[in-house]
Amino acid sequence: MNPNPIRDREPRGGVRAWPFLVLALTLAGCGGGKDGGGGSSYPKLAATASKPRIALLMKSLANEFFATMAEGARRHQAGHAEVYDLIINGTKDERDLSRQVALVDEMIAQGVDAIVITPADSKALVSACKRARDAGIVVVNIDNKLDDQVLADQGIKVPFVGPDNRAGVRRVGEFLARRLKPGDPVGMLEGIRTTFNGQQRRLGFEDAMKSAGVTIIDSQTAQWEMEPANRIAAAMLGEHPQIKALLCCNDNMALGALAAVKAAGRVGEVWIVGFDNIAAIQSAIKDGSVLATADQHGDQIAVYGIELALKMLRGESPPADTTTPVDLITAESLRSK
Ligand code: ALL
Repeated sequence: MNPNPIRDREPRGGVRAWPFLVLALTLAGCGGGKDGGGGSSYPKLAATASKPRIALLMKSLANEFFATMAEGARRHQAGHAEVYDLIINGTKDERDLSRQVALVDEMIAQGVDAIVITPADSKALVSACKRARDAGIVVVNIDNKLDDQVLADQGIKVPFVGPDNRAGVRRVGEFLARRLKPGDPVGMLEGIRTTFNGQQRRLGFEDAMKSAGVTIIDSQTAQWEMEPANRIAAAMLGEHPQIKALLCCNDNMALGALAAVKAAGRVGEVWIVGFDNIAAIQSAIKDGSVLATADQHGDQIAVYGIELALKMLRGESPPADTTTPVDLITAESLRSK
């Protein structure tokens, strides 16, 4: 749907051509069987049906990325209050997998019409999504993609809406690599390793470093969280004092890494990059302590997932995957905002 989803944002205002399908949000679809999860047909709203209820299920509510996502969804619902009702929920922290599974089951028990989910784990959430599908609930996967093989094994198709994380992160890595020399050592802080987007971001950073001849001498998971990132980055800097940059697969981990670099008195010597474009990272980019991040527009990803769910509730077949934009964010692009 978007021919050029990975873009530099310079100047920011000029490139916000978010390719939304502006839906005619009239829920006129009739009839429709509840398929048992085979993936080809979806329940349709009866003309007389009451407003559909859509559940947006996210991960850690402590992560600003998801606060932004929730805000986007809330705004959209407020603008379409006559069309659908929205339930928003998430987990306490990034690792609370069982809570997210429980949330899916709660939504099934409540009989919502659709679930729009950003899974905490790409494999472990598939069974819960299948239970929802078996109950006739429309499921849309946003942000972090469910595992294709596990979906196939369980015999369901779930449409995905989200960015190309590998390409998006590669852009951040390439921007960083312009400041590095071949042979320079760098460290990486990965997200949760059982998430597809975490894996893709690791690969994207690896792509960029490889083509610049830069060596990743240490790579560890900090579980998407600030505190473990701080601990691990501090240990990395102690063990490999020659490290020239810390590649962080999200901004919360970049903030943890920044605190470690500050504590080591090495701001200006060790570059830091992240992913998400949360407010705190923008200030750090502006003051030069963080080099760059990427904006994947979490608020719009949620909205697009909801709009797709509404289309499916009208009986339309979804596309397999929908790739959403990612923008490189640097001090220059923030200045030109
Ligand atoms: C991913 C998102 C964000 C976020 C992370 C933490 O799915 O894309 O980058 O920071 O989840 O859960």
